[in-house]
Amino acid sequence: MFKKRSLLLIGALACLSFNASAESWRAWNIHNDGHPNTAAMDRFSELVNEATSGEITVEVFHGGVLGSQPDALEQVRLGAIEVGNFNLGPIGPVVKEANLVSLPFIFKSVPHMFRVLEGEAGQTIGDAMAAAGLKPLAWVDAGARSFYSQKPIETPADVEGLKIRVMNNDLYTSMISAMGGNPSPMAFSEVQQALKTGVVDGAENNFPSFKNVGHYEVTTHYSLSEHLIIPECICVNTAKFDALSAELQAAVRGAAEEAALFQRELWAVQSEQARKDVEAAGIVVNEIADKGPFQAAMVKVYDDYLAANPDMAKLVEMAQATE
Ligand code: BDP
Repeated sequence: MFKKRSLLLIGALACLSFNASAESWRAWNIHNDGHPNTAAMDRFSELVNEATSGEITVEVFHGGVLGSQPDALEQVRLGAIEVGNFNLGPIGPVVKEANLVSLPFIFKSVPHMFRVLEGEAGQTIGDAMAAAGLKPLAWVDAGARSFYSQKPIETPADVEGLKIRVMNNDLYTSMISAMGGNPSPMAFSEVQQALKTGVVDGAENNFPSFKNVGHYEVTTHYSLSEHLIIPECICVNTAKFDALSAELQAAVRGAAEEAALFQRELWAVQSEQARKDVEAAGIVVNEIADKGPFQAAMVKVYDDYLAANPDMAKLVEMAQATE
C-alpha cells in the first residue's frame, strides 16, 4: 500500500515538473483566414511545437481578437502576450529606429528592403526593438502599399482634399498632409466601415489586405503608388525569449525563420492572386508611370522628420547607400 502510494506520488511530481517547464504562449495576428500571414503564423506554431518537443506551445489568435495592433504591441512588450506578427509601421512611435521603414519611398523594391534589413541598418533596428521588449525573430514580406479610393490617384494633387485613413504613425499623417490630403489614423478593423459610410475617402494598403478585409468591396480604384514598403516581423517578448535555454532559443528562432520563408513564398503567390481577384470583382488598377511627383512631395516629409530627429540621418543614409 505504502509502495503504491509513493509510486503515485512520484508520478504526480514527475507530471508537475514536466508542466512547470512547459510554456504555453499566445500569439497575436491581425489577419483572417486566406491571408498569407495567417497560414504562416499557424505554421510557426506547428514548428515551435515540433522543434521544442512540445516544451513550448503557441496558440495563435487570428483576426486581431486580442486587440488592436498598437494595444497588442504594448501587450507583447509587457509580456501579457508572448508573440505577434507585427507591421513595423505602428512600431515606429514606440521604437524610433523602426521609423526608417516608414519614410515614403525609402526602399527601391521589396528585395532592396530585405537587403537593408539584413545589413547593419536592420541590425540597429532589431537591437532597438529588442531593447524595447519586442525582439524580432524573423522579417516577413508585406509588399508595397498603394492608395485606393472612389477615383484614381495618379498625382499628389489627386490626394488634395481627400480624407485618407493611415496607420498610427505621425510619419503617415505628414505624408498625407504633404499632398494636401486630410490624414485619418484609425484601427485596421474600422477601415471597411469608414470607407463604406464615407467617413474616409480612401486608404492605402497592399493587395492581400485590400482584398482580405473587403476594402475592395467599398472602393473602385487601386492606384499603384507603392509609396511605402513596410516589412513585418515575427516578434517575441524579449525577456521571455532571453529566459529560455540556448537550445530552446535556437528552436524558436529556427521555427520563426522557417515560417517567415514560408510566408514570403505564400506572399508572392497570394498577392498576385489577390490583385487578380479584386480586378475580377471590378476594381480598376491603374499604373502610375511617373512616381516622381509623389517622391518630390515627400521631400518636405524627410526634411521635417530629419530636422526633428537628426539622429535618424545615419540610418537613412545606410538605407540609401544599400544597393
Ligand atoms: C496590413 C498589415 C497590418 C496592418 C494593416 C493596417 O499587415 O499589420 O495593421 O495593414 O493597415 O497590411 O492597419
